[in-house]
Amino acid sequence: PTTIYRKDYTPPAYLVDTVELGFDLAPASTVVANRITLRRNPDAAGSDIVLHGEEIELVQLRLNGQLLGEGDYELSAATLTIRNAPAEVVLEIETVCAPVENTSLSGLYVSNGNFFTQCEAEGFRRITFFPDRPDVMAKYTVMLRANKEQYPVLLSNGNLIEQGDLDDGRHYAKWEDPFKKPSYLFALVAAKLVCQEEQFKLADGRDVLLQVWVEDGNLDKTDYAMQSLKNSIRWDEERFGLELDLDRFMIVAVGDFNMGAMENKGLNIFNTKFVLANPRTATDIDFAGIEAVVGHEYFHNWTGNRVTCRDWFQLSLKEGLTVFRDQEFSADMIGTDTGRAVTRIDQVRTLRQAQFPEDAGPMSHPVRPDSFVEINNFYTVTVYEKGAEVVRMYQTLLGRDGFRKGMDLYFDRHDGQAVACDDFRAAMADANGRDLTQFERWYSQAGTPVVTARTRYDAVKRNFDIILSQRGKPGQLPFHIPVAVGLLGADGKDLPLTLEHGKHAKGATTLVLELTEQEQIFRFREVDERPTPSILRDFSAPVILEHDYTDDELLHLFNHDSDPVNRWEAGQRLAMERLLKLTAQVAAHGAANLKLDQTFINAMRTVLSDESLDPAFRELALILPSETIIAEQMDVVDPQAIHTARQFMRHTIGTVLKAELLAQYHANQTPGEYSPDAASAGKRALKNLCLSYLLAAPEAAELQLAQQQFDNATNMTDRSAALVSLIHSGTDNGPHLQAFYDDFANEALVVDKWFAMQASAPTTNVAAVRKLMQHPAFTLKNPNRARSLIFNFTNANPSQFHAADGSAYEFWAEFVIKLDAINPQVAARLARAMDRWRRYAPALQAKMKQALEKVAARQLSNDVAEVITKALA
Ligand code: HT7
Ligand code: ZN
Repeated sequence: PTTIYRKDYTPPAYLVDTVELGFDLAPASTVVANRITLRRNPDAAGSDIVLHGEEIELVQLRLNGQLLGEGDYELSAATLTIRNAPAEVVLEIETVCAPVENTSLSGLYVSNGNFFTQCEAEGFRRITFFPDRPDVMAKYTVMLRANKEQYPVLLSNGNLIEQGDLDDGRHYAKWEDPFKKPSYLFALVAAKLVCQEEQFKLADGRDVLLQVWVEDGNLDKTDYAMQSLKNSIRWDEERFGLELDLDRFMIVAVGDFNMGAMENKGLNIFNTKFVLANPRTATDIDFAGIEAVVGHEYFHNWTGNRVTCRDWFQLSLKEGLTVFRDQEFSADMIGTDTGRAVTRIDQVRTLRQAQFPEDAGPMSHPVRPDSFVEINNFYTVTVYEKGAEVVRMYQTLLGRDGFRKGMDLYFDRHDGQAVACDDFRAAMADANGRDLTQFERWYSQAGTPVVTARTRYDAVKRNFDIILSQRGKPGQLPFHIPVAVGLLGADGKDLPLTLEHGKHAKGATTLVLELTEQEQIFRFREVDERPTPSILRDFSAPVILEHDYTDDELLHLFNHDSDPVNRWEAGQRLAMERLLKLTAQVAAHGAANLKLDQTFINAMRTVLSDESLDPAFRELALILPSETIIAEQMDVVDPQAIHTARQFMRHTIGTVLKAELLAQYHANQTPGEYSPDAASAGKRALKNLCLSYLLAAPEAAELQLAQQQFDNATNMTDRSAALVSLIHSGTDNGPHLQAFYDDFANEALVVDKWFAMQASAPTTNVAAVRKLMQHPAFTLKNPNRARSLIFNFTNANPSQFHAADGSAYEFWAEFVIKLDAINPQVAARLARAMDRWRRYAPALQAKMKQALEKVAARQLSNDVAEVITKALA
């Protein structure tokens, strides 16, 4: 496999102005006629036209009307090159592809008998020959022809300009996209579908047509997606002054999809998981996911489509920014300060659960990578979630208004262009008159910086100093880090802050310190008592904060910090300290004689029962750090000891706080009609967390409670939570599982849940997973299904995945290889389950290495080869 480097970027020798595509759609053999007008790029050298093409058969090629013979061009497995071409060229290219054989789900493929496309990142080249790179932007006209009965709906980007019937029971539709776009935003759908549609008035008074297309029988699950789309349109108008630029905006749901959704211009294609929901089939988390992903794809219309990426190294330009926008959207939709904080805590959890480990492992890369073998491997939590953190830091440094000014300038300068992360940074800097040169290091330096805080108090001078220092990976230069800080008095209230040499509003209680050097001292004056510092409020930068907090300080913050994120964080630190000690004790002496101190239990009791606190916040405060996050804190990971220690803590909380848990379980019921709003969802989350604690130490009464909830639940959140608690309690749940399956056998997304909850249960070993694979509903070909069983086992069931005999590693190797033959993108994601293999005890390490080597010895896709090679390097 070849490595591609960012430094080697050169502009394309030819630009494309127009693309006319004609499709004669048939599953086994689709004919694609492609007429493109090209002209030499004045900003580039050379006169060779390089077109990409993969897995397609060239039938005919004409240049300016002349049929070309084999000697007139060079055809390789991946490119078609025409050397010394004229300055202006019309190419007419006819190719054939076989959508029904396309199991990779990239390019044109068939799902449940319908045609769909997925072109990002490099799928367009599997449809036709084309300069398939994002800096080639052109206007598209698309003619679709297909059998009318089988494919009554024919969709593509932009506006429908013509449709009608053809001979032989076929029909056609012609679509025109008025905007220039890169090829990765092309899409078509030819299918038997139905839609929910609505006219919607934009802020400027224009009426637009909104449609959500699904398979027949699913129209009762489209309301939330439609509502989320309308909310997204309104939000982007209000928050960023950005309007929908088309007359029609379509969302189409497909059951076979590699990722969450795709922002094709005017024709978003979605994994069904992020469209279909009603109370019976979808959980609160599913509803929230739909809102976020509908928003995300819609927001791409400006951040990604109108202004796109120059090359794939700049992917975070659109993804980090759009994740930030969808995060802000979801927070604004809740509309309360605690709601906002709860979404922020969720973001921090994702970073710690997935991004920090990625950045500390073999696939670590900067937000703007320097090289890749396969771009599909770089749709990562680093590019997306850390990228969103980088964008958030602009807002933290510049303020909301300053950030908006930067966005406005970015669109003024770059609408219709393909640009780079540096252009975004320049817009932010120039619009605010700020020097953001050093900020560039967030794009170029990988890894999670560690910020260490020391403090000193001078009671005589009434000064309080916070000494911040930072360290990145060896050889890295200091980052520009915004560190939001507050100081708590003994009464738990925020002290008004006076920062020496700082310009800030009088009476401010949170200030953003800018750490730009390796070490800096920040002096607060007029501090009348030794305060408890609350550092990195709202998680103001994606760093690891080290500070020697005492238990008392943490308890003080946990009980009083006005910043909910740091309040939660204090609880996590208290829990982590204990979890690490317990884990060490289990490893050294076994599970006997473990103890959990009363101080910690009391802290949990207080937050659990404090009804002045939002239930959603209480739920988060009571969840212990995950086994993965605990593992990240250890030099040598012992998954069994971690699991035992964490289970012990859960068991102890479940036993000692039984009365309080029961009280909150009953106090947080949500009777009446189901609504996925944040307040109701928060109550259900707390109630179901209480249930899961109660079932960590189950007696007959608790089991009965869960069974009752399972039997009487009127929504999927409560039903699945009851079932998960029962399964995880280790009691025999055959009948419940069967009842659940029987009720939902025809709901693919619920069957996914059924597999997932079993795969992640600590009682499910690899033999049980293999048995589940024999279930008639299991298939490797559908990514959602494969993920539900296999990924949930390898990624969410650490104590079984790391079974001492290495049997689960053999399973992993077997299915990486099997999946690679079907769908390399999905296989490569599975391959990453082994990323952190070097951190395990030698016996496990040896077995993991063996499994990696077994995979490495095979003929692999570039996708999997890159992941495995980096893991073994
Ligand atoms: N921009 C979209 C990326 C995407 C994708 C990438 C590789 C292979 C398949 C894919 N499906 C969608 C999704 C997004 O960030 O909005
Ligand atoms: Zn995106």
